[in-house]
Amino acid sequence: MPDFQAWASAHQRRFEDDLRRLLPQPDAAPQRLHAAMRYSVLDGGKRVRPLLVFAAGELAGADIARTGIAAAAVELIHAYSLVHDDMPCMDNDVLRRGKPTCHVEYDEATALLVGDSLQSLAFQLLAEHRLNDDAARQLSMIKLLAAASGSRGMAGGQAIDLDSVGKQLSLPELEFMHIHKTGALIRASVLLGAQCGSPLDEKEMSSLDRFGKCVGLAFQVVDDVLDAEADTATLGKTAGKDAEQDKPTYVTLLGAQAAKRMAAELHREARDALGGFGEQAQRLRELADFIVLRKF
Ligand code: GRG
Repeated sequence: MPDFQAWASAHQRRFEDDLRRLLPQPDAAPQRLHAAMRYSVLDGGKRVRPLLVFAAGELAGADIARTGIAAAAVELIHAYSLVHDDMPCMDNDVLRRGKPTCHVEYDEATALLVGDSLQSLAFQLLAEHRLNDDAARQLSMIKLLAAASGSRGMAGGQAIDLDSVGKQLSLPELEFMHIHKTGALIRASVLLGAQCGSPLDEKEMSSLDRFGKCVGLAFQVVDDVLDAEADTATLGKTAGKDAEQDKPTYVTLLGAQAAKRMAAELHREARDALGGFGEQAQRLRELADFIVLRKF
């Protein structure tokens, strides 16, 4: 088995080619919108969610052509959320993935349409390509991604986030917000990857669900710590924004040390959830390590 870094780099390279092919080509009209979509998706980001799709797909013996489509759909939803989140009506940021945000490079109306179009394309891909031999299962995958990104998932979490500025949240309220804003899409990535493969039994799916839930929340706890402790150049996005905008985070609520302990605890729980799997869950274990131990 190649080491994790080699595995991740090979998948990231292949995935970049998939995205270049699946996104509208830059010479197709309307060229400016298509250029802005490609600008917002290509050549950037850690691709954590796609890697989770690939790792869960490998666990379930899925064909990489199928997981590639599911991974693209998830990453397009993620990219849309970043483009909209950076807009002046939301987080109002100028730097993302080490370059000017979409509305700065293009304009606000274009950024809005980029997000809309990326979201539509995500669902078009899921509907257009064969992801599972069983059509009913494929339909349930589309439903899963819709639920994870909508008002009962990511968009709902974002609404709570915007509403929480300047407020003191309790730990359960903060957890609720982050399980939706960040966790839902990460959890869906794991489940979608697995659903591209041979059916797993109920216990196995529920273990993967628990894994996805833990790494989803751990991702956000670590994000809060990095926002407080890392610098803008390392993150490729503006550091220190949470404190500047008076946003409740795990760091403001618990302090940095306790937030790090919480991330370590979620890391342990995520690895425990995979206890019933053998070697075939190794990539998921390594991704949990990366999510918690990352420096950017
Ligand atoms: C606008 C509907 C809507 C939702 C926005 C995801 C999100 C919700 C906002 C992004 C703001 C933010 C900093 C969230 C915290 C965690 C997070 C999603 C960070 C960015 O994800 P990474 O680190 O980014 O995976 P890359 O660039 O590596 O893909």
